[in-house]
Amino acid sequence: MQSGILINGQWLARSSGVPDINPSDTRDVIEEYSWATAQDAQAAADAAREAMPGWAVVLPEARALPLRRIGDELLARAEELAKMMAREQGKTVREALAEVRRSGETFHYFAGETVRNHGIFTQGLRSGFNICVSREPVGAIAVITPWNLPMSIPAWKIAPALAYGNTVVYKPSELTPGCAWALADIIHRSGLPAGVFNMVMGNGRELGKPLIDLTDAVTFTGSNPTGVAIVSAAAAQMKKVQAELGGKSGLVIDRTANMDLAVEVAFQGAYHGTGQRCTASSRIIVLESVREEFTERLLKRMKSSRVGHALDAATEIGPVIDERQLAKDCEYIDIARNEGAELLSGGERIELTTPGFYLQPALFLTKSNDLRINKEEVFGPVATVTTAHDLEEAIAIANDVHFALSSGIVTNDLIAAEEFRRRSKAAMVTINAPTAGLDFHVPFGGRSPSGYGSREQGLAAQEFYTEYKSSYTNVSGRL
Ligand code: TXE
Repeated sequence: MQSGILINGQWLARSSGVPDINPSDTRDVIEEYSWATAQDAQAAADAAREAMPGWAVVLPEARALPLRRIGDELLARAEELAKMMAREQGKTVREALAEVRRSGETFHYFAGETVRNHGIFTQGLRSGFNICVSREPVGAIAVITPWNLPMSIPAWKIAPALAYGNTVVYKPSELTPGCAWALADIIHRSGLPAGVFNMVMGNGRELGKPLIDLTDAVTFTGSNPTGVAIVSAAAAQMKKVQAELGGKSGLVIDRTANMDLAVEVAFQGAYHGTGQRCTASSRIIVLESVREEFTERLLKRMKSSRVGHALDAATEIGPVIDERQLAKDCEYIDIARNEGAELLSGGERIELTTPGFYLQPALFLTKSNDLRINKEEVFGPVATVTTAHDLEEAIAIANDVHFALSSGIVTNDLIAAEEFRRRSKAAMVTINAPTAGLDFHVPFGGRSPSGYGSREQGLAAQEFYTEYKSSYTNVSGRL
């Protein structure tokens, strides 16, 4: 059994663990990883807190060095790690490769940020006063992550945490321990002092409390209910907390859209990653005059795509992550049918030569945006087409949802694009592109209730991983 517990620079052995199953072939047990106990989580948080003062004063270039090494190794081993990710998580090797590369680039980006942690120098309001506003690390950070992007989400949290002088306790998803182990192994060998980076694999509910109670701040990506529980627990202790949660993105297909582009944007946005992305375009809102042509062509595109084993080069859509998520997807397909949505394609489980969690991508035609299938996050390959009479109505439908993460439009009309960009309530807007979030140098995240606290990535990361200190120096020698 492989250890899933790294505390103070040591991998610890425990007897209980869970098998890591390949969702493309459930007979394939990839590895077994031991799980941490609540006491281990406590020890990991203690180690991170103890290591923090030392790491915080390491000079920026020396802090950059291990981050650069981590990035280098991720990039050098990208193909091997991508295959492992595809086997464990079920995304295609092409998508996994992009994710591993992006994780490596994220570490490189934040290695550079160690020397750009700028503050402000300004004149005070009183004669002879100089004011210096500096940025200091927050402390030991609990990093709690999901399974859909098992390397890039941890990378975009761990890299800035370390770059700005914080220490980390990483709690990965129960469903992707292989990616977590590989990343932790690379970080462990990068030359960081013991205790600066720690990992505890295991049950979120059991490890969550000690992690929140004993660290200084929590960064979380996952479901809304878990996010609310974590934010509430952290806020009750006045701790800094950041949560990136669900979405229900509306993608508008304008009457001027290039149809080839529109179909590809909608297809990739809704179904790539098996639809298991918070930014997935699960609601496609089509202008009436192009609805028939668009829908026909999207259905053709869906027929030409292949659902299959993630390691098969011909596969475009891999399996769903596990039985529980598959059951949730199927439940929503039933809900949609029962509330009168018309199933245009897919929606059934598929049996392939390898036993896995395969689902034919589903497309529904809905007459109203008020259905549950248009309001609640499924997190699977399930999308709807809804008709809008004009751009005004399309924008209203796109905004008529509880979430506020991302939205998009496909159009050749500059004015329509700008109108949509300006009036969308989502925090991220794409124009003629499938999904947001690939660019590690710009802020990523949602407005409430899709996100809580400051944004992630790029310059926004500094907001969460540092605290201001304003210092006032009287250089006049008198008051
Ligand atoms: O998420 P959870 P799950 C959504 C998606 C999916 C659903 C369930 O709709 O169907 O969430 O997935 C840890 N204290 N998203 O169960 O529960 C847990 O161990 C501390 C959207 O995987 O949110 C894991 O590491 N930690 C999402 C992490 O939280 C706790 C991506 C996420 O688990 C905890 C994934 C607790 N009390 C799923 N309970 C997105 N926004 O992209 C659980 N955890």
